[in-house]
Order: sequence, then structure tokens, then C-alpha cells
Amino acid sequence: MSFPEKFMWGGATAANQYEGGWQEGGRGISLSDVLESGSDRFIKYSPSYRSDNTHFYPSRKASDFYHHWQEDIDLMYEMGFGCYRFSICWSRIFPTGEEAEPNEEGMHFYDLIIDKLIAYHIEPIITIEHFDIPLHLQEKYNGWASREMINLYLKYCRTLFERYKGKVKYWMTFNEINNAARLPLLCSGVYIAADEPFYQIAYQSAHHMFVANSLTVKMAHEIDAENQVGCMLALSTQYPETCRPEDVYAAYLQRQKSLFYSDVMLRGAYPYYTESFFRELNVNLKTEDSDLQNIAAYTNDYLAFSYYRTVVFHEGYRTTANTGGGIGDLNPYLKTSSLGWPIDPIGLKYVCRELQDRYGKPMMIAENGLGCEDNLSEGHIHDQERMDYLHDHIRELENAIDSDCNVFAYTWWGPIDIVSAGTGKMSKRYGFVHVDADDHGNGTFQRTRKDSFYYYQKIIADNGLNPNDEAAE
Ligand code: BGP
Repeated sequence: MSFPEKFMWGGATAANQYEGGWQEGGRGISLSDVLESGSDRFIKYSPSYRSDNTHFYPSRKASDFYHHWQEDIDLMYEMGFGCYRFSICWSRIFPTGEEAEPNEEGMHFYDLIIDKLIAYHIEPIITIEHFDIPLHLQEKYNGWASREMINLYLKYCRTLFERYKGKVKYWMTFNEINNAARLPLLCSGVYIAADEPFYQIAYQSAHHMFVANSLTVKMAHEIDAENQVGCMLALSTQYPETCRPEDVYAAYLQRQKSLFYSDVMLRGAYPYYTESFFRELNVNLKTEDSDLQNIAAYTNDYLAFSYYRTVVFHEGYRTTANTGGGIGDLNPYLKTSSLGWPIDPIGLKYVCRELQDRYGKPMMIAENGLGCEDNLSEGHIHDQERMDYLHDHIRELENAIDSDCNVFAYTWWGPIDIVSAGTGKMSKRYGFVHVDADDHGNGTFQRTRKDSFYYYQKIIADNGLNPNDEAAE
């Protein structure tokens, strides 16, 4: 068996890490434009950002897709992409988020991209919000902490659904929504001061996002019955560190904290464990009458998730919010990448089966990839580490599909080098295509195909791994 004939191979990017052009085409300032590169990236933004030339704000230039989109889509086509997942920058459409009418120049930019993808038979898959709210909405409302965000988001969604009706079918509401109570500034545009009730604010924000998600599904289906709206979560998993029942139980509870989000959005209700979970965290949700009805009535059509690495978890492990680090320790049975991330292809199969069991909905691997530093030698990049990672994950994905997991698409993260969300640096590269830019945004931005470019091209052409081709073994 293996990959179905219509399986969609492609890549995924996010505007805030790839697009650049931060002050062009009438675009408003986005929260991501004021997040510095460096260790404080997730917890604060510089109040002096408007005049600050001493810090580097990686999103502002990113990979300059804004000026390279034609060339980049040509490269995607050359690799054989059947789909491309990308996000729209909200502040390019509504510069502050509060305008009545969209910014036509911003819309036009995405029109061109979508039309070119369609001309190449590359299915556009749009993330409506990927770590990227208009800065104004952060400053005025503290992002999703405020209920006001729901209507502003729905106005933005309506604009997209109406404009791209008949052109775009696949949508995702929020990137990695289950980071809302881990990285609230990045995920939901919410700043929580040290003396504020962290979980109360974070989960209240998540509730607003759940309501917005359900109403977005409703709206998308009303505008075009063909629309498919996914939810998107980070679902790399944690194993128990030992077989001590205490550790096994702790790892299970930790997993529930993530699956909580998909339980709400795919099963249409807060799960049974919500009450005890919220009691423990002192969370009291404020809801309106119709919220739970909408959540029940409008569940997502598919589950998209990112999968990078797995870690181990033990009783008493303290997860710290806002750090962006992995949640758990290294697994001694796994090798790590050159940048220290554990590599666990079997975990991908495990997670696919777990999620198939739990939800039985179509699934998409929305992000998978290896970030490492590349060496350019005489114009070539021999990125064997990346090819090995790709090969091993595709092999296990194939196994999952062979055992009837319903996965319909795979989009490699950052197929053309982009800025890392975690580090804010360019030197952590995921691409099959190198972008000549350094950690300070200097460079020619020239694109160069790496060895992995041809390797992925072959995987796509063969619709999976060719058993006779052991190149990356
Ligand atoms: C996911 C995000 C992406 C991304 C990726 C890789 O959490 O959705 O935006 O960048 O992780 O992480 P990093 O860039 O930190 O290596």
C-alpha cells in the first residue's frame, strides 16, 4: 500500500518568519515585528521598538518572501509540491485590526500568490493566524485575553473566505493553539505580568480562541460548503521517563494538557477532566450562554499538527511557561540533532495512531523538520543530516498510513530557509533551499538549492520512499 495517490506533499511557512516587507504595501505593525532576537523573545517586547536600532527584530526582513515570492513558488513547483501551507499576516489585511475595510494592497499581494499556486496546481493551505496579531490589538486589548478579539478575527476571516471562495479550500484557524498557556505572548498576543494570575488569563484567552474557532468553522461552511477548516496543535509527545507508575501517570496528565485543546475543538466540548484541572490551577472561565453551544455545533473538519521531537517526563517535572524550551528531558534511547533536538521518527507513527484513535478525523502533518546550521562549501550544501531526518520520518509516516491512519498531507517546515520562531535566528535552518541572510538580516537573500532539495523532489515524484533507493539510509 503506502501513500494514497492524492496524498499532498509540500511545505509550510509563516508570514512572521518568512515574509518580511514589514512596512510595505500599507501593512500595519504586527506584534511579531517587535519581538527581538534573543532569550527574552517570548516574554516581553521592547517599548522602544519604534526608535530602537540597537536590537534586531528578525520578522521585519525575515527571508524577504515579499520580494522573492515568484522565485520561491517556482522553487516549490520544481520540487513538485502538491500543496503549500502559509499564513496570512493579519496586519497586512487590517493594519490595526480595527479598520472597517481591508487594505487592498495587502489583499493583492496574497491574490498574486494564490493565483500563482493555483496555476501550478499547488493547493494553498492557509493558516489564518500564525504567531502574528496586529500590534495595535495587543496594546489595546492585550490580544486574546479580551473577548473583543472574536469579532475582529471573524471580520478578518470573512474577508479571506469571501475573497478566496473557490480558490482556497483548506484553512487553519490558529497555529499551535495549545501553546496558549505556555507561550501566551507568541501564541495569543497576551502579555501576563509576573504578579497576574497566569493560568486564569491564559485559559480565558484560549476560551475566546475556541469560540472564535467554532464561529469561523460555521462561517467558512456557510460561505462555501467546500471549505475545510482545521485546528492546529503542537503534538510532539512526552514519554514517561521510567515505568514507575507515578511517572507514567505524570506523562499522561501532561499529554492531556495538550489534547485538552483538540478535545474541545474536535469533540465539541470541554473534556471531563476540565473541572479538576481548572480547580487545581484556580481557573474560573467566564463564558457567555451560546459559547458552549457553538463549540459543540461547529467542530473542525481536520486535525493539523506539528511534530518535531519527543522528550521524557517524570513526576514532579516543573514546566515553566514562557521559556519556549522543550517540555521534558532528553530520552537516552534517542540520538539528538546537531542542535540538540531528539530525533524520534517512530514517535511520529505513535502520535498518528494515538490521534487516529482519539478523534478519527482526517489529519495533516502541518510541520515536521530539522533545524540545523548549514555549511556552504563552494556554493553547495550537503545536508545529509536533514535528508536522514526526512527519510526516517517519511518511512514511519508511511507505516502509519499503512496501518490506516488517515493522513492526507505532509508539509515540511520551512522548505526555504526562514527565521526560527524559538531563537529568532536565521542560522537555525530548516530549508531545502538556502537563503543568504545572517542572524542580523544581512545578506544577498539569494536562494541556493541544497542536496535535500533534490532528495525531497525525488520523494515527491515517487510518492514516498523508493525501496530501491537507499540514498539516505
Ligand atoms: C513551531 C512553530 C513554527 C516554528 C517551528 C520550529 O512551534 O509553529 O513557527 O518555527 O515550531 O521551531 P523553531 O523555529 O523554534 O526551531
